Amino acid sequence: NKFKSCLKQNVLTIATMLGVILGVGIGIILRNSKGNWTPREIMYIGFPGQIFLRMLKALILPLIVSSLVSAIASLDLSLSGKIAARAVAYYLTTTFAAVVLGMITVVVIRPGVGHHPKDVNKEDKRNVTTVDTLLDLIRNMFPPNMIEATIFQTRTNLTPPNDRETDPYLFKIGEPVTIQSTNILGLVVIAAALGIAIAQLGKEAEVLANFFHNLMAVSMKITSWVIFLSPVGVLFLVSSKIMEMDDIFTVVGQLGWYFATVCVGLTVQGFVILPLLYLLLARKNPITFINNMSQAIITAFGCASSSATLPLTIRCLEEKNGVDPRVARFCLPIGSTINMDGTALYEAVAAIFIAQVRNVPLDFGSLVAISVTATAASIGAAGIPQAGLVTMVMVLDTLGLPAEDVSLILAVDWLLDRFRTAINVMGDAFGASIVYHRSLRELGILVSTEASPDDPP
Ligand code: DAS
Repeated sequence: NKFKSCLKQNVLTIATMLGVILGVGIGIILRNSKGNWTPREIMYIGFPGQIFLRMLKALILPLIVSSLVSAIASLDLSLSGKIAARAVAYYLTTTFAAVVLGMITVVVIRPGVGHHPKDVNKEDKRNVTTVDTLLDLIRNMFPPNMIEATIFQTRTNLTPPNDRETDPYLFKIGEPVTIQSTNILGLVVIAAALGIAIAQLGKEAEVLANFFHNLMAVSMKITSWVIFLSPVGVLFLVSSKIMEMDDIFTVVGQLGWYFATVCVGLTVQGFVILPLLYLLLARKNPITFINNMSQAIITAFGCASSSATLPLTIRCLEEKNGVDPRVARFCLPIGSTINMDGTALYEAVAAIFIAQVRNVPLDFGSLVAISVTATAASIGAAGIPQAGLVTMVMVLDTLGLPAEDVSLILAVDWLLDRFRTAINVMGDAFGASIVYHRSLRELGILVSTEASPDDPP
């Protein structure tokens, strides 16, 4: 089944690639056929792509809540609390480190800078102050209820990329825009609380646990249908984006730099930061470890799904790296859902890249908002193909950037998805092994150097 799902995923990838190529071709032909397309005409042409995006957005609530709750609810709390605490501490630390690394990389390389619209009205800068952002974030972590958790008002003053005619469908230059956006942070906090409560109640909440397991299976099935439409969605989104770009070559160049930025960040995370952490905390050779995990890492790249790779990840970790099954089967299933270093890094890079392309200045408050939102978005993303794209839409929403801008990065997402999934799996495996080596005492495993009291003198 796994091979079949990998094969299907790769056929879909080729179809999506063709969708991108066709979209660029059709966009260029339409763009050259008539000089001045009005924004409304462009919107009509991109309409099917909008529907595709809205399908993705509709999946946010069921997919995030069900994958998070069912992962956390399946926690085996009988294992010592210390082991669970070590696992969660590792997940949050490495995910946040990945986000910070992504932000440093995209601010240093600046892939989206260098193509700025003319006559941007300088005083129309976003006036997001640091304190407001922080207070806003904390307030939204604890929304009054689940529905409110999925929507809260964000006031932002977005300067559109160029002086397109003022049109009711577009942001008006300089006027504050009140949009509804997804409160990913509130969603994650509520889902985590639900999961922990179910895990603690055990048998008492078994019906609810099964409900969320089934809801996750249903949400993943629907997501696979929507992702199956991505070749068509991409075709219309890319062609309408090409038509409205004022300088294609610069944007294509920026896309190349964006791709390189994400890859640089993922490489540093996967082959420098995580191995160093492993060397320090597990005191083992990271190169041997990665080599033993290679089959799982390559499979993750091939099928772009941490969940589909999970059985192989568990087998490589236990049989080749000698990690105790009690830890491997505790850490990996939840890690494949809430510990996604690759996705977290990608969300931070993509959000700041789009803000750079749109020339939306980001102050410290905005960077704080991005770092927390990208971390939450990666925790909420399920381990299925292009789940990071679904949560990407939310990160843009939270920043007050139009979700349609995800079409800017769609063209290369099918490939970046593979790279970030491979790093996600690496992060999960390193994490489980570090937790194992730091929990030998709790597991009652004597290390050869420690003599037991009844050993002969
Ligand atoms: N494909 C997801 C995974 O399986 C990652 C992502 O979409 O960002 O980890």
